[in-house]
This record gives sequence, structure tokens and C-alpha cells, in this order.
Amino acid sequence: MRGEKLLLPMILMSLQTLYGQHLAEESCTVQILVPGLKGEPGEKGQKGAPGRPGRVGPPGEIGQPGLKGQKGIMGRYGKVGPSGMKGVKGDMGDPGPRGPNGDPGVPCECMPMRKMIGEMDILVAQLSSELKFIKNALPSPAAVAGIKETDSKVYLLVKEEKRYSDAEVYCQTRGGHLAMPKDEGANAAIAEYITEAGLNRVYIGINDLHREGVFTYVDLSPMTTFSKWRKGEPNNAYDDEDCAEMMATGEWTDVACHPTMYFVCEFDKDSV
Ligand SMILES: [Ca+2]
Ligand SMILES: [Ca+2]
Repeated sequence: MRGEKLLLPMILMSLQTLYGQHLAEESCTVQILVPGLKGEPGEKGQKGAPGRPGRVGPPGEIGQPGLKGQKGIMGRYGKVGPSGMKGVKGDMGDPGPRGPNGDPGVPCECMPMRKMIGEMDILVAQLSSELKFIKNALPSPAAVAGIKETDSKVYLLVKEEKRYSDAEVYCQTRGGHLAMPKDEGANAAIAEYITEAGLNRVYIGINDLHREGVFTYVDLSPMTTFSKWRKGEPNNAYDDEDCAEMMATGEWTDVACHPTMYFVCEFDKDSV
């Protein structure tokens, strides 16, 4: 069969060649053409190119929910938020453990000083206690301290026997003078002071040392309206009486300056 398929085209080609030569040789001859037999089917052609894409189809129905996915990784830190309100103070915690012992101290020469300071501390505490007692329990500090007061003066009876000039020095070194009574009230206060002390007489700040017979106060201020001379005084007895004493009665007497006796100082309250 395969030999027949190859043979037939070769015959046709030979016929066509003969016919062409015949036409060229016998162009005027009439030929009658008869159709040949139907040929055998040709061989199967090669596969064609892919066709164009079809139209987009309609959307499908909603599918079933998928399975839950795996847990994602941790996200980034968020921004710092605003400061909160101050909280309520908490309870006090338990005491911590005891710390280690400290280093030993350096040797010191100050033990006697420490002892002295310790004794002074005790003394100050005692004095404070006593002063508190005096302030609270007694009517007047002056009564305890052994002084006498008027509105403007503080008087101090000094129970040390001194000559007049030494007595004045004693008072001056403490910021005052021998007492200079310049009115009845001051004179009475000093007299009372002498009486309460159980004394008879004391030096006061009156003298005529600068000019005989002209008595002044010890600060050289003049004696003007007030005086309290005892009757018959001053008499400048033995021509040797240039100083003055006050009796327990409050009266004055001119006396010699060199005998030693107790005396009364006065201080201005403003300067005390
Ligand atoms: Ca005199
Ligand atoms: Ca006299």
C-alpha cells in the first residue's frame, strides 16, 4: 500500500511533464481532459497555535472560612504614656540588717577636754533646771538673785567691806556707780534693802571730795531738790568726813572715806 501512495504522485508528475511537452510540440492539438481519481487523505497537520483567552467568568460563590493561622511574632514597643498621679505613701518598711562595725578611732589627747565638756553639760543642765524653778515657783527673780529694783534702777548690795573709792571702782567695773538716790522712792528702796539684809549702814554714792561742804553724786551730777540728811548732818566731823553712808532708816550721814564697809551699787535698767 505504501508503495502505491508514492507511486501515484510520480505518475501524475510524469503526465504533467508529458502534457507540457506535448503542448509545446503540438500547440494546436485538442486535448480532452478527464478528472482523475480522488486522492488519498493527506497527512495530519501540525498542532495549531494556542487560541485567545476566553471571557472572564462570573464570580464564584463565597468559600468556607479558612483554618486559623499561626500566632504572629511580638510587635514593637509602644510609645511611652503620660506620667500617672502620685500614689499614697506606703507603710514604713521593716528595719534593715545591722551594718558592719566602724573603723577604730584615732588615739586622741582630748579625753580630759571631753571629761570637762561632759561636766559642763551637766552643770548647764542643772543651772537650766534651777532657773526654770526660779522663774516658775518664785514671785520675783530679783528677790532670789539678791538685788532690788525700781522702775529705772537695779540695786545690788555688795557684802564685801571696801573703802569708799574701792567700792565705787567695784561698781564701775560692773557698769554702774555707788547708789545715788535722787528721789524718795529710790531712797526708800535702798533703805529697805539695807534693813532686809540686817545691816545698819552702807556706803552710797554721795561725797564732797571735790569741794568741802558741797556734796554731789559720785558721777559728779549735782544734788538739786532731794536730800535725806540725818538731823545734824553733814557735819564734817574731825574735818575728815567727805563721803556718805545710808542708815537702815534711809537717812544720810557724812563719814570718813577710808573705813571699809558694805555698799550698794546701782545700775540703769537700760544698760543692764
Ligand atoms: Ca566733808
Ligand atoms: Ca558726819
